[in-house]
Amino acid sequence: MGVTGVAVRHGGDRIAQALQAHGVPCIYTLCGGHISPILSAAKARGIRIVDVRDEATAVFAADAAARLSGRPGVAAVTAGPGISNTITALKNAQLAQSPLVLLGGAAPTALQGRGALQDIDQRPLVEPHVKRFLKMRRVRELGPAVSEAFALAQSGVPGPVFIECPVDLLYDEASIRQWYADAGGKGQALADRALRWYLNRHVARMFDGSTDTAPAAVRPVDAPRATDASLRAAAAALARAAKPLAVIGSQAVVQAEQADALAEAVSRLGIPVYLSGMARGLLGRSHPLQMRHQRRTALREADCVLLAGVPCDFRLDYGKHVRRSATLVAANRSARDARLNRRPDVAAIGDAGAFLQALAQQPQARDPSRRTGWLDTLRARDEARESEIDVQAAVAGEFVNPIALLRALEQEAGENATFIADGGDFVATASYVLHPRRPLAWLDPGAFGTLGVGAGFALGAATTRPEREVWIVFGDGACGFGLAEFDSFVRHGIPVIAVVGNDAGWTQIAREQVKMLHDDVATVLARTAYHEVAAGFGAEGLLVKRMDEVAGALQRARELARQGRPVLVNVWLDKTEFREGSLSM
Ligand SMILES: Cc1ncc(C[n+]2csc(CCOP(=O)(O)OP(=O)(O)O)c2C)c(N)n1
Ligand SMILES: [Mg+2]
Repeated sequence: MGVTGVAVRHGGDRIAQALQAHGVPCIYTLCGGHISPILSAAKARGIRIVDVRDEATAVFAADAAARLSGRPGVAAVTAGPGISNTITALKNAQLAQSPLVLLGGAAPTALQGRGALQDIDQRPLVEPHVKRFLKMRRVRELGPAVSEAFALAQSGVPGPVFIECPVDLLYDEASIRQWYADAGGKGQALADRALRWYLNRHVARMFDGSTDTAPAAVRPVDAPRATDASLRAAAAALARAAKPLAVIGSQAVVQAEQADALAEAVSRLGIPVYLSGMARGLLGRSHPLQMRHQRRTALREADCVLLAGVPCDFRLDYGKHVRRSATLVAANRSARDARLNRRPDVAAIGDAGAFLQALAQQPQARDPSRRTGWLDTLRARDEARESEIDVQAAVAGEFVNPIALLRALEQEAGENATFIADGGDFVATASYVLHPRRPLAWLDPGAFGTLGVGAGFALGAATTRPEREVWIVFGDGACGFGLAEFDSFVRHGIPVIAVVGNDAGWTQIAREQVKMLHDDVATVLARTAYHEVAAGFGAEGLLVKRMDEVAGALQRARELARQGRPVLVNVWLDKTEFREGSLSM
């Protein structure tokens, strides 16, 4: 009997039973004959099945669900093209260190490599992008594989894990035995009899030990902890510092349930801080310690820099943003990331969020009294930049000023809003103008920087945190990747609000390309009626061309979403110079 007293029916149900034991609320999927038993059994066990229009969406959704819940998200896709369609989303999750479990179909065990439908060697395709490729050969392995995948996905540096589930392991034993018997035919030649003998033995092996249907065990996963020595060294470095600065990134909030405690700890530390990725919003809408602008200048001035879950990659100019003479403390689950491009003075290898919490317990680490001058300098600079942005927001043009639009969105969005960023210039501007209201209220792709995360992330967010408003901030280019998911939003009653910054182009690329090569080739789009596309899928579509229509449209969008309707607001933007000088590579 299963965990809820329901008898385990077949291999697909073993997986469903294990998912249920792990408290999985939702599977994101696009169907295929290879995985039908998993979906049907999961549905029967009360797991919500959210079916989408592209497998990438399913994996992006599982990624978002993981980031917001702190537990692996689950997607299921069919063999061959179902799996190959997920590669970008899998890679994105891997680089974002997001724990998810991908269940992939596969050709029947006896037919692999023999030209079956959609049969390709899936391991070399998937293995580079996951922590582990678990290949199933026996029915009895299915439940334990789910337990293993969940533990692996969350342990150490989190990431995706793949379970390959051949279709003949998923159906009930009687049907599969019959199927193999039919395949064996009735011929009496030696070769026919040998084939039957081989297939019989094969089936016996597949089902060997499958009478044991005990539910899969849930393995506890402890967050890795940095050493006490690194903690003391970091505390001492902070105590000595006159101009300490912290940069806190996504990895610090992988233990989602710890986010509020972490926010409290960061407040107590009293160090000025920049938040990036999933850590944005950690300190709420505005906090005296949080800076948003001029990070590079601040990093050059700081005499002690604490990087919590942030590698010295392109975002810190490979470590060059941090002054040579500064004491560098790197807290990271990954020893490689902690040392990337620059050796820290203190490498605290372990969960960055837990490290910050432990650091805040060290009395010598927090002594804000000496540092008010430093804090005031940073604050003043931050405010000066805000005033500049005010000036840029006030520039009137033919259509809508993007900064003014985002300021209006900042006003209109509810206190429980989650923002999802998918695009180039427009969302980069949004990352300065929008203030995520709370921990885990901002989602962007992460280091892989792929366009096209928006619809999937929104699905994951809306199904994981249904009580919150979900706003997708889309570039017009980016919105094209997942536009068909308005169909999924409508069918599943998922009321997301998409705001499309329509500048009729792939502007982040055009900006550099035109300057360097005097050619806008392939960067030009039209003022496409994306709102009508959404309406065609049965959602609400609003068009905004003038600034004086913005507030009303955003308000209307929010009302419609409250009534359960997905909405797309297509806003015609003016070009601005806001992003001039920023890189697009
Ligand atoms: C999958 C993928 N393809 C291409 C790119 C390169 N790229 C980065 S930003 C950008 C332009 C995005 O255009 P849009 O979404 O309209 O935003 P805008 O810059 O116009 O505000 C492109 C094409 C990418 N990051 N990801
Ligand atoms: Mg654009």
